[in-house]
Amino acid sequence: MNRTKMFLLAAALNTCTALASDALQPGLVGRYYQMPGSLDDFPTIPAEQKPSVERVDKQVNFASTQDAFPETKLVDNFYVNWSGVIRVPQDGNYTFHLESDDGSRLFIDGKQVVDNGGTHEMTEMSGHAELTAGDHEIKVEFFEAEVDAGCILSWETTGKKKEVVPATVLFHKAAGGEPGLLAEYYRTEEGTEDFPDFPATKTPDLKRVDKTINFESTQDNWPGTQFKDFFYIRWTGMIRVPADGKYTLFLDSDDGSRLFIDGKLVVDNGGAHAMEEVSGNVQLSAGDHALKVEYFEKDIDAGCKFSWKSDKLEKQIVPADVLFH
Ligand SMILES: [Ca+2]
Ligand SMILES: [Ca+2]
Ligand SMILES: [Ca+2]
Ligand SMILES: [Ca+2]
Repeated sequence: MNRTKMFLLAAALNTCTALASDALQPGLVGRYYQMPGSLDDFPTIPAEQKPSVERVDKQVNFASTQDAFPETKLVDNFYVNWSGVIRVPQDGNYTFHLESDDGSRLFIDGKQVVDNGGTHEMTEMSGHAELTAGDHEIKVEFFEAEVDAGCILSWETTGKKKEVVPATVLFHKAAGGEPGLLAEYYRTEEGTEDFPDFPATKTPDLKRVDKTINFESTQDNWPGTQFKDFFYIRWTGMIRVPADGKYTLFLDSDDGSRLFIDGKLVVDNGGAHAMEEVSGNVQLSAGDHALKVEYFEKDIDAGCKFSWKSDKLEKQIVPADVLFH
């Protein structure tokens, strides 16, 4: 394949990516709120109040527990709002069930379908909805007063027995941008052993989207490129933080790398060196934050890996589903 054809193919793939990301992403958006006082009904959340946790839940399928609600620190007096789209496979009369401790309720296309309000033990209530095949807006609200907490959304219809509403039919609109980080690659002058000081207007030698920053050290070309020695990469975009908290961010690189969040330097792993990991700590609120990672390769081996951990996350490569541009 010649260069022009390669370029056209790359352009076509980029277009596909853009179209696909306008489509829906799997899972419902779950917004979790710790309430200040004791809770015995659905609260009214002021529009400006930020959730304690905002994340994507593949299903609403939380068995009753007296511990913290799964992967949160929320134990008592909290409220959850799940929203998104439910993809109905065929026209029909659907029965929805909400089993919860304490109260819960379900809305489809803005209309209440199940009312399971009030404070109570794990109790199931049901409701019916005549639905056409295709996508419908869905919202589930849930609140926990104290002691046990759980919430499970199921459905059934003619020819389909009762089941937890599966992950394959639940979606949400991506809130911010296209998946992956914008990656701009530049050749640097032979002998360069620091971050180059390019003007912001300088056109990169290669521009693409990298889903993650997870490049093992190699003496060959940088994956998917013809860059081997003396180059520089700038990744920019957003990192979607799942919950308020203290995060440790790691850059493991050969040669130098550094990382900025909301314009502030958090990890400084500069200088010419072999594969070496440096970390930095930062307090982050749930939601999107501006991210910039810079990297340069002098010569011989080249690699760069971006990981994170928090009190709720094992150390891991920062996953593709929290990186956008
Ligand atoms: Ca509880
Ligand atoms: Ca309870
Ligand atoms: Ca090299
Ligand atoms: Ca090197």
